[in-house]
Amino acid sequence: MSLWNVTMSDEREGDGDTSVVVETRPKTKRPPLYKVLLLNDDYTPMEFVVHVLERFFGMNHAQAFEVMLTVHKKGIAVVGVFSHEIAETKVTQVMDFARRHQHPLQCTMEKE
Ligand code: TYC
Repeated sequence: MSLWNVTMSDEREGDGDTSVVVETRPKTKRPPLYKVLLLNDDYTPMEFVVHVLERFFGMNHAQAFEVMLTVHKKGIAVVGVFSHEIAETKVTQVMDFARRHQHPLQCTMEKE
C-alpha cells in the first residue's frame, strides 16, 4: 500500500493542520488466461486423443476418456486453462504430436 499524505496549514483561519491521507491500491493486474481447446474430427482414433490428454494435460485415464468423449459428442471442449506461454506450448506439443502420427487432430487456444 502506498500513502499520500497531504498536510495543509491554514494560518488565516487559525484552524491548525488539516491532514488528508489517501490510500491507493497498487495496480497489480493479473496476466490474462487462455483456454486450450480440442476439436473433434472423424479420423483421429479415440485412444490417441486419450493418450494426448494424459501425456500433455496430466489427466488420469478416466478423466482423459471422459474429456475425449465430450469432444467426440459436442465437437469441442476446453482441456485446460493456462498463461499465454504455457497455452501456446500445449497447442504446439499437441499439433506436433498429431502431425507426427498423421492424425488430423486440431488444438487451439483463446483468451478466457
Ligand atoms: N471422433 C473421433 C472418432 O470417432 C474421436 C475424437 C475425439 C477425435 C476427440 C478428436 O478431439 C477428438 N474416432
